[in-house]
Amino acid sequence: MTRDTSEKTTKKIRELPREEYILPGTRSCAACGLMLTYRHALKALAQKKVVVTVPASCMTVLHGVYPITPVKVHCINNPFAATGASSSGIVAGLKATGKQDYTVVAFAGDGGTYDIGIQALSGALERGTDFMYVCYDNEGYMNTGTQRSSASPAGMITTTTPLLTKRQQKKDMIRIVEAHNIPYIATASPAYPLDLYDKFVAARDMNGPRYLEVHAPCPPGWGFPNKDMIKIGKMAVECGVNVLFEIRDGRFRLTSRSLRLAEKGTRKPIKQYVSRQTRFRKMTDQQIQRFQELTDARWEYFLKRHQEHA
Ligand SMILES: Cc1ncc(C[n+]2csc(CCOP(=O)(O)OP(=O)(O)O)c2C)c(N)n1
Ligand code: SF4
Repeated sequence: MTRDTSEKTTKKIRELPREEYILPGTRSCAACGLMLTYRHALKALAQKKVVVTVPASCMTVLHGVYPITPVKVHCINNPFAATGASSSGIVAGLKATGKQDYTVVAFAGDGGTYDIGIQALSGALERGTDFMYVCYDNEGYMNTGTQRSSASPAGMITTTTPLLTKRQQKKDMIRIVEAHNIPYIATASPAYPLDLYDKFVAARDMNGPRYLEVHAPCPPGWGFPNKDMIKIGKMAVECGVNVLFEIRDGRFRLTSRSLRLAEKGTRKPIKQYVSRQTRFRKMTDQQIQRFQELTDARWEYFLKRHQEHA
């Protein structure tokens, strides 16, 4: 049965399950946005049987080196490009062995999703594979030292664009995924854990392909102090860089802080977000202005879609 988050939502942090599925001793950096995302996601997912499939990424590192792992759920490591194919294979294998009560969840970075894994992901979505695909978007190839990905914003310094910064704008992955007409698409942030948790529960209880994209701040790659991880995640939402929404069977609605911002109309300027991260220190005023214009246009597009279904 599908759970409708618009009717039942988690209101307080203490309503989240107490059980932890990630034990102390992961190999992720301090204050990693992915780590916090995974912690809350597993509180939703691991209430039922779950198998996670992960390509080469910071997530592999978080899981540890066989046979030692701090994570309490089944995990399969797959080749970098193969996450969608791996998911379809696991679903088929579970079906063939009569184990149909598992949720198969792919967890990949933006490099493994927007770039090298896009073909396998598209195939799995098009085949209607019964799985959840989670892209944690830290806007670069962070595990190998902050190379640019097609999710890196224009103006970001990466180790493959050290002099001029990245010139191309971020790829619009949501629109690519939406073109596959799948039942559920949502965005989230570890800075808004209740919204994130509810979306993972909603997706967990659905059938067919479900895609979640989590904007995951990365202190060493983005260049901000560890203590500011939540603040940066919130600022991304406050200025509209990360818009929180869900799309169920084509019906779009803003959620959480983005919904409140739509009601009040008080988004913060991009400049505040950009100026707190050293990855943007070479951005010109013109580039910041362009970033603002594109963010405004994207916000207006989502606002219109929200109002259409209100
Ligand atoms: C075919 C292939 N090319 C390159 C690598 C090296 N590699 C491992 S992880 C990684 C970066 C992954 O980036 P992303 O998917 O964004 O995840 P993140 O590291 O940011 O968590 C790369 C390039 C690899 N393992 N396999
Ligand atoms: S590099 Fe970034 S995403 Fe990777 S473990 Fe460290 S903080 Fe997390």
